[in-house]
Amino acid sequence: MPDQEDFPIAIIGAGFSGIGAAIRLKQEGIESFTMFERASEVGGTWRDNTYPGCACDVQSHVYSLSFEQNPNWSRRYSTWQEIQEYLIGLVDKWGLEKHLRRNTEIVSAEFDEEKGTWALKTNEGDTFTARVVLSGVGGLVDPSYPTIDGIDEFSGDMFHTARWNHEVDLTDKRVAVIGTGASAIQVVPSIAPLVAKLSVFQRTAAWVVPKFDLEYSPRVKRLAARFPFLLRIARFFKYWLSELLGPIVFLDSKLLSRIGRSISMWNLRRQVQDPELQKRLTPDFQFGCKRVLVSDDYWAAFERANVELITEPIEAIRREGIETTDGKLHVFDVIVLATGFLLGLAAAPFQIRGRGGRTLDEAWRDGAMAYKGMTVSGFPNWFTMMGPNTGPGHTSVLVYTEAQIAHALQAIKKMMAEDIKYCDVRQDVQDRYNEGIQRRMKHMVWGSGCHSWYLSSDGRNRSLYPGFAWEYILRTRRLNSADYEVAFFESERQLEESDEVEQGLAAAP
Ligand code: N01
Repeated sequence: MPDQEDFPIAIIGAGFSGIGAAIRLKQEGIESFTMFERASEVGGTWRDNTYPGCACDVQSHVYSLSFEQNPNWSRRYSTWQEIQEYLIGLVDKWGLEKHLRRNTEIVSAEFDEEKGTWALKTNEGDTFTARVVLSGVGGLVDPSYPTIDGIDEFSGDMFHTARWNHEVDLTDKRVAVIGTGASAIQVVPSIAPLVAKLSVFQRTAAWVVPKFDLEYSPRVKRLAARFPFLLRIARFFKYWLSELLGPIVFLDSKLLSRIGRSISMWNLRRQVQDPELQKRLTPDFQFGCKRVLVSDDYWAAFERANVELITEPIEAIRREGIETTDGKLHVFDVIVLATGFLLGLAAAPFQIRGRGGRTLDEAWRDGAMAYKGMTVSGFPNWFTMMGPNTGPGHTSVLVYTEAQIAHALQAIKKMMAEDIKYCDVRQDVQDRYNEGIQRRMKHMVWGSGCHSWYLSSDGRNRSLYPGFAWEYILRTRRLNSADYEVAFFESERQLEESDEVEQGLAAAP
C-alpha cells in the first residue's frame, strides 16, 4: 500500500460536493487531498445566489449531508445564508482550510498514462499532480443571459439573479423580472412589497405546489441538538416521502400527472381569485415536464395592485425599458434577469485530456455521458459528482452526491490497497449503461413535449436520473472491478524485474 503522500487527491470545487467529499476522506483517515476553489469563498451555488428570497426548495433535513446533520436549521426550507453558514461551519469543524486553495481555478487537466497521474494546471500557472480527481464543479453555475435585441441599450440597472447587485436599492422603483423559473418565483414575492411597480415577463407558466414552510421554535432546535436521532428520523421520513411521491413528478403517466396538476391548481386557486389571471398562470404542459416549483406566495404576489403579469412576448430591450411584440414599451428603472443557467454538465468545465490525448469534449461530441454519471471511458481515476444523468426531479440532489462520493471513496481505497495505477471504465460498459438510461427516459415525463434546461439540443435528457434515488444508491453501492480496465504498478514492476532477470541471464557468461 503506497504512503498517502504518494497518493495525492485533487478535489475541484468547494461547494456541497467538494466539501462532502473532503469530510468523507477525512473520516476514512485520508489526508492527502487538496481542494481547489476558484472563488475566494466556499459554498458554490449558495455563495453565488444571494437574491432576495433565495432559499432551498428542498427541505433542509434532506438538503444537508447525512453525516453532518444540523440541529440549528431555523426553518423547514433554509435560506441561502443559513446553508452558506452551514458549509463554512463544516470547513472550520473539519479543519479543511489547510487543504483548501482559494482563488485557484483549474484551467486544464491532462492524464499521464505511464505514471497514472493527472496534471492539473491552475490559473496561477503552477501544476498539481493528482492520482485521483474528484470533480465537484456543479451543474448550474454560469448564468444564462438571454439573447434579446437591444439588451445592451437599457439605461437603467440590469442584473442576473445569480449575480444580484445589492448596491441597487429597489425601493419605489419600477422593476421587471424576466423569467418564471425556480429563482423568479422566490424573487417576485420578496421584492413585490418594496417596489413601486413589478412586471413579470412570463414566457411559459410553471406548475407550483405548496411549500408549507414553517419556522422551528427554539425548543425544537434544543431537542434536535440533544437527541440527534430525531434529525435522522426527520430525514428518513422526508426522504421516503419524496421517493413515494416521486413518480407523480417523473413518470410519464396521465393519471399521476392529474394528481400533481390538481394539487397545483388548488395552490393557484387559494392564492389567485381572478379566473382570467388564473388562466394565464396555468401551464399548458404535463405536470413534471419542467421542474415543479414550490411556493406559497409566488402566485399570491399577482393579487397585489403593484404587480402585473405580462405574457406578451418580448420584442426588444430599449433604453427606457422592454418592448413587447404588441408594440407597447414598458418603462423600467431595473431589469432582473431570472433566466437560468448554462447547463454545466453538458460540456467539459475546462480542457480535460484523457488517454491517447483525447479531450472530454471530443468524447462528448454526441452528448455528455458517463458510467453511473461519474466515470468516462478514457479518463481514468476521474470521478465527477453531479455528472450526467444524476440530477433528481423529485428529491434532494445531495442524496445522489453522497452515493457518488461513497463510490469514489471505494475506488480510492481499492487503488491504495492494491497498488492500482489506474481504473478506466470500459467503453462497452459505459455505452450499455447509457442505452439503458435513455431507454428508461421514454417512460419519463421530461420528454412529453415541453422545453426545459433538462433537455440538450438533440432533445435528449442527459441531466436527470430516470428513477428513484434509492435505486441509484443501490446501483452505485458496489464498485465492480469487471466494469473497469485496471492497470497495476505491481505487475509492471514484476514485468520489469523479470525483464531484468532475463536480460541478466542472457548477459551471463
Ligand atoms: O432558471 P430556469 P432558474 N425571454 O431555467 C425564462 C435550480 N434552482 O434560475 O420556461 C423570456 O428554470 C424561461 O422561460 P421558458 C433549479 O434546479 C434551485 O429559475 O424557457 N423568458 C424561464 O421561465 C432550477 O430548475 C433552487 O419559456 C426567458 C426562466 O427564464 C434551476 O436552478 C432555486 C428568456 C428561466 O428559468 C434553474 O432555475 C433556484 C427570454 N429570452 C434555482 N430566457 C432551489 O431552491 C429564459 N427565459 C434548490
